Amino acid sequence: MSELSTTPTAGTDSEGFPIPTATQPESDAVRAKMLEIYPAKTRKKREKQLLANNPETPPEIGANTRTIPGIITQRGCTYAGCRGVVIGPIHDILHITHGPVGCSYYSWLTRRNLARPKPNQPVNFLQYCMTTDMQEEDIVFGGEKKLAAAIREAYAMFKPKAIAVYSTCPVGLIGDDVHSVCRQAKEELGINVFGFSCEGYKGVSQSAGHHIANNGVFKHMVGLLDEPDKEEFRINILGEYNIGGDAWEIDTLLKKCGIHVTATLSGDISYEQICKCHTSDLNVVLCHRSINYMAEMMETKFGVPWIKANFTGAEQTSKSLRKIGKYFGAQRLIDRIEEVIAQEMAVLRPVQEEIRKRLQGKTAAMFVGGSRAHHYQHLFKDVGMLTVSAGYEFAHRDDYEGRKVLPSIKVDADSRNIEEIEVEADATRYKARKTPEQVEALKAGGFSFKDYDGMMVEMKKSTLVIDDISHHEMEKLIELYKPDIICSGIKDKFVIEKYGVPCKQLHSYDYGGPYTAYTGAANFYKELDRMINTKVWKLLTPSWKKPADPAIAMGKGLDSPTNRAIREVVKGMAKAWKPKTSVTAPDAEG
Ligand code: CFM
Repeated sequence: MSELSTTPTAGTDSEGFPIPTATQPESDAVRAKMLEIYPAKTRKKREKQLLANNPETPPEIGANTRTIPGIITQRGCTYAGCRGVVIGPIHDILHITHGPVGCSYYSWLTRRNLARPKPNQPVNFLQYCMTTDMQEEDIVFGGEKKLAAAIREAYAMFKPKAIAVYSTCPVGLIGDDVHSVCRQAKEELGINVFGFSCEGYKGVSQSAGHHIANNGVFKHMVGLLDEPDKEEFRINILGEYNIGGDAWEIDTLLKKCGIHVTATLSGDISYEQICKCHTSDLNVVLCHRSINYMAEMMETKFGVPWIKANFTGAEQTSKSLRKIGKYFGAQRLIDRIEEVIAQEMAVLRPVQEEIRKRLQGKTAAMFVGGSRAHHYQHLFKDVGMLTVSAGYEFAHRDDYEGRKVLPSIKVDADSRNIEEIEVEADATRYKARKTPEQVEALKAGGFSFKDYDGMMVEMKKSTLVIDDISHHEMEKLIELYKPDIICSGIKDKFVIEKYGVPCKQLHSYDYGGPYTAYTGAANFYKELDRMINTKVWKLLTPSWKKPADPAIAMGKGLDSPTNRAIREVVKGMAKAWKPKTSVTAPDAEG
């Protein structure tokens, strides 16, 4: 039993979904326990990033600020956000990392943004890992020549339509001018070559890399092809990267409804699709954090409006489809969407109900990226589970509190580091997709454009919201909430599981997925059922349930019984060791 008081919740909510029956400890008390270990200065900073939620008026949260040195963060770097997240999934251009080999190696297929060649786009370069492999010599004398040679070599081998070059930390530090190398290569080779100043240190997290990538994609690709697709009801999906096949699931569903996807930015996308995405008629934003910049710029320059939607969770999927139907306003589209929803739900509902019997009232916590920690709460709600705590790694205040707070976000030195590009309406190609009267009529009917209310308004009162969670806070969370499952990433997965709590990776999906749309929702419910109800967790004794080792408790970790036993074994091995009688001298040239 927890030492903290509990508040039970029960009944059904306004949408008819059962409210989980779980009891939860008081979030204020948990928060205090998490913070108490920190030195005063650290505590002062972390206090702003750990809050008890109030959905009516979300409190101001500290977000998108530097991680405190010494705290083990889950965040990634700016290069990761640019090369890995936003542009990496374009499958028919070459991606060259200008930097040490490690930066390239670690961005080689580690994010499961799947792609498959199409009949008219037969190439898929994603299996390749390309780098200039900078050495000390290049750091001292500069790496521009090496980069130019790498671009030529890559072009000669693959003859791609475009090449993107990514700067890593040392490139920024020594001042290689990647942009002029790319300009020269563009002239010389006659293909599109462009660079990104996305050095890892450029921002406080990968979020800066998203922004840099959005700017570059917009400047160098969007708008290069003006031929629109022939299909009607054309949309782009923005902020969907086809992890585990998510984008394919959404695509299939939309096709059934008669909605055409011009481009998905940037899951399984081709260069050509990006170049013509401005000819589409609506931008549907899924991951707001990584791509809101693109949505804004496309609206300003080409007149494509944007809406926020979400295909994670059955209820959310239906809502999003209906919103798209409402936007186009054609009755036959609206009717078709209703038909598809009815068909899909007829298949999904029995699965949902069956699994809900076993999961109702269980609890979850999730700490992921900049959008999933919000979206996945819907999937849990679908099967009657309660989210007791959630947070992002690198999202901004608007992703927590809603876009209404945008004007009040202070621009700090780190954000100022990232270029804000000036965009104007295109003199010939700007085309408003709806007349002002149509826009007004839609708004009057409750339709909202360019709006995102964030995570907090949809979380229960007093649930704990934690930005950029540390390992210490995660451990406290497990100890005090004991959630039935935690969703997180590889950096803490095994720490969590050693505590006897199943951990679902929500970045890579642990080789699973897809989890979007109705079909994906069924996959996710089954995965939860399997993970939470397996008996294996009962066989593990969480370390906080074991009696404390007095030596450790006294700060004498090295003198613990385990360490003493290991030392005895090592001593025994050392005693038993005898040197060989004849030792051959190593090769003098070795
Ligand atoms: Fe958007 Fe993403 Fe996410 Fe993200 Fe990411 Fe990702 Fe993510 Mo990992 S773009 S913010 S930078 S939804 S790679 S596909 S899972 S942290 S929550």
